[in-house]
Parts: sequence; C-alpha cells; structure tokens
Amino acid sequence: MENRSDAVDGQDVIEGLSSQPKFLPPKYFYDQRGSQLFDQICELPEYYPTRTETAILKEFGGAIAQTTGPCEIVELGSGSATKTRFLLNAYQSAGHPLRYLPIDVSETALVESSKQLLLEYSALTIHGLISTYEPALAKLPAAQLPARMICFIGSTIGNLQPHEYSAFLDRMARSLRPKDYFLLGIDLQKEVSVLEAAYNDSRGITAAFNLNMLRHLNYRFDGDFDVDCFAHVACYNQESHQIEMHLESLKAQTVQLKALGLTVRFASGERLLSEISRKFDLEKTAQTLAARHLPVVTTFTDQNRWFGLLLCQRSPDRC
Ligand code: AVJ
Repeated sequence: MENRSDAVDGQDVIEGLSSQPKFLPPKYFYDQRGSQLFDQICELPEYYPTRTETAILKEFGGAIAQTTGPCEIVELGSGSATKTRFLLNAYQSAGHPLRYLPIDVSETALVESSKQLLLEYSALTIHGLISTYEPALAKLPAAQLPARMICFIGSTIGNLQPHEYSAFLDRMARSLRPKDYFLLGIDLQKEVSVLEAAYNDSRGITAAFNLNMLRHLNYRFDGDFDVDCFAHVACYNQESHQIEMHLESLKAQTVQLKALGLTVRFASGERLLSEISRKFDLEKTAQTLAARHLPVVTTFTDQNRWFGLLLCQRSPDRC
C-alpha cells in the first residue's frame, strides 16, 4: 500500500471558500464516515446508478474479460470495491490472472476492501495507492501483465467540471499504452423527477453525506463549522445536464478553519456548491472519447438506458 497524498493539503479548500460563489471539491466527502454514508446511498431505493451499473457489470463482465484478455485492473476511486467483484469474477471464470490496483483517497476504505478481497480471491495480487487521481495516473507502477484496463466506474467522472473532464481524458490517454483499455461508467440523462429523487432521498442519507463534508473539514483543518446551521440542497440544472448539490447557510455566520488560517463569512441563505454530478449522452460521450484517442469498442447499457458502461481501447498515436 502506498500513500501519495496531495503535497499542499487544503490549498483547494482555501481557494473554494474564498471564491464567489463558494465551492468545495467533492473528494472531501470521503473520510471514513463519508465513505460509509456513500455505501448506504448506494443501497437506497431512489439511488438507481449503483444498482443499474452493477447489473450491467454482472451481465457483461464476461464479455469485457473476453475482449480484453488477461489484463491488470486499475480502479480509480475504488471505495469498498463492491462492484469490482463482478469484474474479478468474470476474469477468474475466464481463467485470467487476477491483479488489481485500487486507487482511493480514503485509506480505511482501501485497506479494508483490499483485505477482504484477498480473503475472497486466493489468486489475487493487489497493489493499492492512497491517492487522488492525477498523481496516481502520473506514477502507475509498471504493468505486470500484457495489458491494463483502467476502470473509472460509478459515474464519478460526472463530478468533474467540463474543463477538468477534458484534461482528465487527456491524462487517461497518456497513462495508457496503445491497446490498453479504459472502462468508463456514466450516468445518463433522464427524467428530472428520477434524477432529483436520487439526490433527495426520503431517509436523508444524501443530506447526511453532504453535511458530513463540513464535519470532515472541521476534523482535518481544525474548523468550527456548525453542521446544524447548514442544509442540504440538490437540484437538476437542465441546461448543463447536471445535479448541483449545495450546502446552504441557514443564518449569517462566520466559520474558522484554524489549520488553514482561514476565516469565512456566510450570508443567510448563501449556498456553497459541494458537488456537480453530470449526466451524459451516450453518443456524444463516445464521440468525445474517440477524439481523445480513446475510441469505444463496446457500449453496454441497461434496458431503460439509465446508465452506460463504455469499454474503450487506447488507439496508437499518429504523427
Ligand atoms: C460517486 C460521484 C458518482 O454523483 O451520484 C451520490 C456521489 N453524491 N449522492 C454521484 C453522490 C450524492 C456520486 N458519485
């Protein structure tokens, strides 16, 4: 297990909280409690993405393993690696060697899931990286199998702003050798009522997940956010095709993050953007990927076309 945390911790918090409107990077959701809350979200009746993607992986895992042949499985944002098991099962059934490189910012999630997987799969070897995506992709260890597949499933790519999305795909293309694979899971555009229900569940787990970001910042940067003085707000922006999740200040208040030397004022009703979750169009996404040296080999989806799983293969560079 390697730890490659960000060199300058909290710079992004200072930047986001000093901006107008304020924002925070979604990676701060995922401390131990946040990762657990996210696992609970995945079980909610309203939150269809995990269930839908899992069914796709279950149905088409064999087809993926057959297309790629023996390859290392790298996973960005592996979390509890619940869905990964369906891929590992498929590679195992195909008789392929099992090598897994999970990458996650949550050390506990990474250590716990790796321990569990090693118990479940006797032939598996794991090389875990505690890291954000960019530094991990820049320094992946040398491949030990003929091919490699980098998985970015769960529609986590939807958290990226359009400019970050383009930069990310370029980074991805540079990290892969020609013929290597990229498996991308994307949540697709659909009826607004379905989307908004998924981010406003009746049990309030998503609200707790959102508010937990403030608790995490308190712990990490010696802050004094009063979590009870903020509210969870999530709505779909139809023009930008994205869910926008906010933390709304319930009164005028001042918050300090001592470890960052930061004092932040909130007006009553002021909203801080904690996450965007973009919803994609299958065809457009395939075009974007092709234009970035990552043409789609196979598209997998469910009957409702609610979620898409795109298997891409790095094309050779042409001069
Ligand atoms: C893990 C980024 C895919 O955007 O749906 C779930 C996170 N936020 N509920 C998403 C999330 C609120 C999730 N991703």
